[in-house]
Amino acid sequence: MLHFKCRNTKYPFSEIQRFPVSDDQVSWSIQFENYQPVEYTSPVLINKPWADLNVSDNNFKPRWNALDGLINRKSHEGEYALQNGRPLNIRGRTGISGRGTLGRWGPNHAADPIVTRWKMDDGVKILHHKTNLPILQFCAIQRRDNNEWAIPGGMVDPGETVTATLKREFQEEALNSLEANAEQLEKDRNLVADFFKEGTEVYRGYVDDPRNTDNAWMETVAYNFHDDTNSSVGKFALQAGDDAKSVQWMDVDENLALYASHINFIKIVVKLRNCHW
Ligand code: RP5
Ligand code: MG
Ligand code: MG
Repeated sequence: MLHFKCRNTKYPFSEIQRFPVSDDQVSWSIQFENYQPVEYTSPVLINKPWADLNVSDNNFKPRWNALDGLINRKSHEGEYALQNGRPLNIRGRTGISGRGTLGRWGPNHAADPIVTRWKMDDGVKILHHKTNLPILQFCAIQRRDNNEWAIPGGMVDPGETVTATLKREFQEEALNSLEANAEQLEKDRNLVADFFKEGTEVYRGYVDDPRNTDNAWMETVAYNFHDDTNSSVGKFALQAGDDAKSVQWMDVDENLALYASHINFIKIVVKLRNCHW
């Protein structure tokens, strides 16, 4: 699938306009003689413990396409190529070279928990009047950085398992675990732990994220965790935290507009749960 959220736009949090790339110019295998991507690596990355050094730095000795110590530099999509010592975006041109605001050269790994429940009235599933199918709701957060609604995902820390990231990010962004009172958290802890044991992987691969560049891009593993009876996490009053400014149980249907390529992951869940769309 062609990426488009990281093409022909301004780079997020900047005034930098991407070099225009049309659909048929995306692939690296297509000759594009006049291609002059704008070089941009945000100064916010300097001296950040979670960010790589510049490729020109003598102390930077990455192992590309491999597990590099605790950092996963493998792509879910196969081997990426290198050009002038830098990874090339596995899905093609974006109009910007450098890392933008992404910490890692090459793949930046995230995990996306798609937490769902049924829309119910007094314990009975509500069916949509047109399709006669039950209406699925998912836990959506509004991102603080750009106000767009999204899955409450986040970056996999070095050495962290995807399983741990899925649970941690959900707790931070949708349950405000970093600030919630200890008593409440302790009460919810076992319930959340049990709930996150049963998940279904729905997607693994590239994310069409607006922060992607020619040399750095987002990848994710998305899991669906479903509360079929609204007796577990489905009964929670959600509370936004960390990089989420609001949170809600959002009805799933074809009118949803979400951050990056999150809608594609939701569509897979719709098939899985056989619900209204
Ligand atoms: C998206 O960015 C991923 O799908 C994930 O939802 C998110 C991770 O980045 P942050 O939320 O940490 O900015 O590409
Ligand atoms: Mg987060
Ligand atoms: Mg996040």
